[in-house]
Amino acid sequence: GKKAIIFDLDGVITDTAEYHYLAWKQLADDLGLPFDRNSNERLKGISRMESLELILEAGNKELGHDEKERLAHKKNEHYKELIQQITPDDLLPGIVSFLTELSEAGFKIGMASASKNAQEVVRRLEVTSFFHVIVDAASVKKGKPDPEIFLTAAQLLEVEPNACIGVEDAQAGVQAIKSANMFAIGVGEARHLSEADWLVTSTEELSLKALSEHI
Ligand code: G16
Ligand code: MG
Repeated sequence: GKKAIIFDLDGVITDTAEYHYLAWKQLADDLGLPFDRNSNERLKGISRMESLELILEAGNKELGHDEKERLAHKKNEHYKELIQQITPDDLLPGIVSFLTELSEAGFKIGMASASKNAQEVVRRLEVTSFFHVIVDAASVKKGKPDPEIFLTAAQLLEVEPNACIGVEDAQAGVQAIKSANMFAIGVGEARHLSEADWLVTSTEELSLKALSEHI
């Protein structure tokens, strides 16, 4: 049976996408580049530098390496200010009860997030104690859809990938879970997450009982 479950952060545990959006929007405005909530959808689950590159590309702007590093850093400083507002009220519906049920049932619980700020966000949400391991972008070479981040979490949890479940809201994330040979729970719409083994439209639908009917 399944022994471990590995959660994505943004879009699964909480919605940091709005804070990423506000920070990127400010940067894009400063540079005079077009950016809106719709463009922000494409940035979900992908790294900070890849996000910047998509924004520059959409505005037909080319910059050197150092300038891109400076802008990515500037966006992150603003983002870090914004996430200081995060409280446990920002947990997505049903998440605390699902984590509680999983932990009482003896599941090992991990996190695999593309965000280098994952530890800080989890701390502000006051759910750190649920997680046996948090793997973020700083400790892996390849981003999602590569399976590395999920495989690293499984290894640290000392559970074989085929006994692990991954939970993701991004297409690249579900692809990463499937490439890691894990059971994939998708949170969102079927048109993006068709590869998921079990698809829910909201985190509210997540429960141990519902899960047991799918694995
Ligand atoms: C999150 C967000 C992405 C963001 C990435 C990197 O991924 O969904 O939009 O670009 O983290 O964040 P940071 O700039 O804080 O390192 P995830 O994997 O938690 O969904
Ligand atoms: Mg996500």
